[in-house]
Amino acid sequence: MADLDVAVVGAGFAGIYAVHAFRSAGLTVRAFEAGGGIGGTWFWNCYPGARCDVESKDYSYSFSPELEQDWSWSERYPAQPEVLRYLNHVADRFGLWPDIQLSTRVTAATWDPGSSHWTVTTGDGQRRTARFLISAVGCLSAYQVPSLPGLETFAGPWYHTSRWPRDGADFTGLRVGLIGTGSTGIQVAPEIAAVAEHLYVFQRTANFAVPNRNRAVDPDWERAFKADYRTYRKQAQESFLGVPIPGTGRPALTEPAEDVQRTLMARWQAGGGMPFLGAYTDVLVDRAANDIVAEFMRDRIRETVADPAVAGLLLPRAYPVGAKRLCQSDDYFAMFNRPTVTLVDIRSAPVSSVAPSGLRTADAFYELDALVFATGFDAISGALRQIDVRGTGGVSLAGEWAAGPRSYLGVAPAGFPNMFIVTGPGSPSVLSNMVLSIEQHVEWIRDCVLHADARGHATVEATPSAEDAWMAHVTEVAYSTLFPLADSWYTGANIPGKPRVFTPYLGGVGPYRARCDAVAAAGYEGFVFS
Ligand code: N01
Repeated sequence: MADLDVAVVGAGFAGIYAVHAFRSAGLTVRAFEAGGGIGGTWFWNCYPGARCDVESKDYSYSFSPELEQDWSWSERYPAQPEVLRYLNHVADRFGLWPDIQLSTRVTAATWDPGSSHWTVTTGDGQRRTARFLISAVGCLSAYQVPSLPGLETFAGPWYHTSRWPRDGADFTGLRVGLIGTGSTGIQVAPEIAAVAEHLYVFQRTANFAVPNRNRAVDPDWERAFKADYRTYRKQAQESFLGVPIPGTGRPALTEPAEDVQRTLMARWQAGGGMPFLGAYTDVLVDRAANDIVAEFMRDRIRETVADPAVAGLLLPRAYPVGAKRLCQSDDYFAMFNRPTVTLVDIRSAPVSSVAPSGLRTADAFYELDALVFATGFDAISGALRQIDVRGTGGVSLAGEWAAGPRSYLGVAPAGFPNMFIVTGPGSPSVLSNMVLSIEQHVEWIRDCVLHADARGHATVEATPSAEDAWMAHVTEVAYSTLFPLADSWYTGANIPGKPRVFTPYLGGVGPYRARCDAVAAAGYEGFVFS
């Protein structure tokens, strides 16, 4: 008999809810978490300025009406410390701590067909057996530091934003170099610029960013909103992104140009990426419509940044707006008006090496006291590939994913019985409100496990043909949009040597949920039970 019914890897939003959901269903469950606290991405990414770009009313669990009534968010977009406080509150409130093991990295998981158990090995050499293995490792957990010659010789401190010191880093009076201008770099840069003697922003690709217009939550608004939270959650479940966005419902290309500009400006003033990009139906599928929105955003940069040469370098032109995650910031572009901030174009003159006193590019040397990497993640598959997962016949998951990560419905990899991935490759995951998608996955997996148990089946496994068909569908949908035109982490293009496969599912949260429900209603079509 296995030690556990369910072993969960990770205790971020997904792992925490998995513990609650499986335990409430009467199963024994344990989550193994590498971090010294719960929270996953919200535990590790504690750099200054870290803030969610999904509104707090959406980026929160919906499984407990009491929880959503009792908890009050202080801001429209929650900052990292508040998200972490919320998750700890959830663990307290539902008594989850006894089933979460912190500071425990899972290094291997091996399927034993004889006993129909997984053996999970942790960094301290301990082994636990479980009937089911649930990966809740998250999509943005395996961080990447570029291999720059000489980095080990750098005399000052250097940090990756995803492994920020828990007691902070003090840049007061220092000359700081920042590499990376994605969502993270754009958030951390103004915080560093506020205290540093000088900040050098090394930019390889200019990015689009919309304002947050973050604000305190108004208690009267909150009371009125919470009166009908359940209806709102239902709308979110049926929506495209997992957030109900009131768009115009029309294509931009059929609208008079002045009306489009007026609509975009109103949404720009209101702040937030989802309402802005969701204004028109054709922005992410038609390049001409996309260009209108992109040019609108470039105009906002031109009118914000005083030096036309700096503004010119900041104008994003390398990809359609929205095809990479849209960044959000109220102060990133204006930061370049400070005399103590320099934008360095490393597209034309790449970084060549690091020396003890600074960083060398193809055409200059920059004296630096500290270096910050906001260089992103080996996303979606990276964290799981770091674990030695072995399925039927000892086949390795990393090997199976050598040509790109895959799974049936974004939840079950063929060849790995009794293994499920929360928001895995081929699910809406990172292109949706993650919390809502996590809940949907965890509940669907729980129901599948209960279905197997109720019928006395020891194993459940996706068939290779169901996986093939699903991934072909994921690709087909992606290539009907502008998303594949960007060199993004959605495709793995940010990791040298990683196969380029568009992995998130773009069919929409509502339709995806309906498809998962239909699969379940048909007796878990595409799965084999034994
Ligand atoms: O990572 P990224 P991130 N030399 O991969 C550059 C979520 N998130 O941590 O574009 C020089 O987006 C790279 O340049 P390029 C969100 O989903 C959410 O910022 O590849 N530069 C890019 O500028 C987001 O999408 C929130 O040319 C190098 C940057 O590093 C995801 O996390 C906040 C380089 C990496 O950008 C990841 O965001 C933060 C190299 N060798 C994060 N390698 C919110 O909710 C990489 N770069 C608001």
